[in-house]
Amino acid sequence: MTTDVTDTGLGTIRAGILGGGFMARVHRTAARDAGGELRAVATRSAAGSRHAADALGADRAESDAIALLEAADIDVVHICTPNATHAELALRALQAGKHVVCEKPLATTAHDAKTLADAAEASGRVAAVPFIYRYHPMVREARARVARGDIGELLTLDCSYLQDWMLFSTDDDWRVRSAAGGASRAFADIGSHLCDLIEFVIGERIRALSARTRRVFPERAGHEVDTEDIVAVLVETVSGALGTLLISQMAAGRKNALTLELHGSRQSIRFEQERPEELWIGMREESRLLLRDPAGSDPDSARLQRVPAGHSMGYQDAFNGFIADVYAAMAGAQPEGMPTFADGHRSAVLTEAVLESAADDGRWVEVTA
Ligand code: SOE
Repeated sequence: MTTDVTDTGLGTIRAGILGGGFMARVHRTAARDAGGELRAVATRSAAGSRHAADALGADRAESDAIALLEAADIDVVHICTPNATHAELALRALQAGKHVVCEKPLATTAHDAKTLADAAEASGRVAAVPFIYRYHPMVREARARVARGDIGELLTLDCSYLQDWMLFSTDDDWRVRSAAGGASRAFADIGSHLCDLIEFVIGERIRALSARTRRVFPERAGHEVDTEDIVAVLVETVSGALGTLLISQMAAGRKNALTLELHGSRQSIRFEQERPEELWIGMREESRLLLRDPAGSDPDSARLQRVPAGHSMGYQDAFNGFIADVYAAMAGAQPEGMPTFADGHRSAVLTEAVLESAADDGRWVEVTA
């Protein structure tokens, strides 16, 4: 079991955070857990930066985002601002020679995401996107089982990501407006996690898809909404497996219900984000529930166990595992399965394919990149 803070070999990593919301707090906690120091925070205004720096416990409030990402005493910039600002900030951070952790979606167009992935590659810096559900040990266990053929040939996928925080017309968020969040909301926000996890676990790509989207309320809290609440997608993988994905931010009672169920020619396997200590193994004769155990079959699953078996791991633990890998990569390690800007680009390509299909009455769209 690995519970120690990662030794990066770089000395203390000095982090700066752009943004002051929920995700900024999650990044701050993970940065500290990985042995980093939070040097500076910047938000949209000087007063906001001051407030966020106090709330997050940063050494200083920076006057603006550019000043932070050019500051000499910052090694890594964590970008936790609204989606539409990611591309420019991430590019400037790379140009300033920083390592970058950019919230998803990496960019609001596949074109911009490709520019960023290329820039990251050329820079030699670590550039990562928090597809953090990869950091649940039971996800690694599922991936190892699929890779060594336990489930047999993949036949079907039954996957969903359901939340309810946008159920009522009074529920509002900056993401509902495309100017801040990008043209897609539900898919870019959570469908992106689902597709990343699917491709990570099955080890192959979605080849084609057909999608429908639904916007339930044309207005929320008195202003216009131009993004989708719900997405239903049919997918076909490269090997020919067929699947359905349901993504909704209006599923009453479902808080953060990401479910991945795969059916193979021998076995099925199911992971639920809200029950991350378990993996369901479906078999004709005797299905069973596998509990997290350091003696699991995947070496990475053991590495990522941050609390002993029986002491449930949560969202923040998975996030901490991700940031520990990012900081280790900054010191030259090559952690298995760390999601990079290339994965952020892949996600943007899938998002555009979903929107393209939905705009054309669910036409099947080949997902090329
Ligand atoms: C809200 O939908 C949200 O916080 C997402 O933005 C995160 O990426 C997801 O992990 C949890 O839900």
